[in-house]
Amino acid sequence: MEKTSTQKDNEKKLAAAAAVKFVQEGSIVGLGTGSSAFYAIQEIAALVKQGMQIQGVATSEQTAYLAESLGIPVLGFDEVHAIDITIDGADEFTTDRKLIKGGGGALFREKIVASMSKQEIIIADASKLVKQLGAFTIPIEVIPLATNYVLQELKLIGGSALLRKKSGHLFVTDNGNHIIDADFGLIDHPEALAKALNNIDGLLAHGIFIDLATKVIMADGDDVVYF
Ligand code: ABF
Repeated sequence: MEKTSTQKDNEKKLAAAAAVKFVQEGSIVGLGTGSSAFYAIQEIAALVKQGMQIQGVATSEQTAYLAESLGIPVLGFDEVHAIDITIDGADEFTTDRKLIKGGGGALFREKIVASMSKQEIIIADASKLVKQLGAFTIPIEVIPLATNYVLQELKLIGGSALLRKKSGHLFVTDNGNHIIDADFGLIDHPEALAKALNNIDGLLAHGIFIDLATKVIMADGDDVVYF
């Protein structure tokens, strides 16, 4: 039976609380984007209020605003060279920690932050666990002038792709770019697809994350499971 949104929210909260236990005094913490990351940011803010020295790096403008409003000091990308630990969400994950991310459109900064992080902890409710990636379409950030070219190239490698819109207008990312949502069906070889996408000029980033998550923490009901 499909879980209610309240049950899913409880799982997100539980996973977030488990992840925040890994945050240590003096850490630079990557702050994710999305509804699961929201709960982690609340928990981190509580640690800051208790006097713990933590500095954040935000994966989106929305997260930067939230973190600052809760009293977490936020560093710019030009102020950091490495991030100790990041807590972020995902749209899908497999037990070997391959992910699709970027449903919220923040995938480029999420990927940069993940790449800079010594530990990348993904938190999720149980609905995000899949046997094979691909039921969720792959978000792709594209430099605007390359949009038509990238759409054509995606078609050539077997994807059906749509330019994302929001309230009737083209979706614009925090970096001033657009998002294409590409459907490749269930993905047999995520590494190969990631490589093919990386080879398309004008494609800034895609939402397949491989070898970036060091841990996935999923809550299923009252149980917390670590992958
Ligand atoms: C972010 O949060 C995105 O990559 C992803 O789209 C989303 C995950 O969903 P949720 O809001 O359920 O946490 O990490």
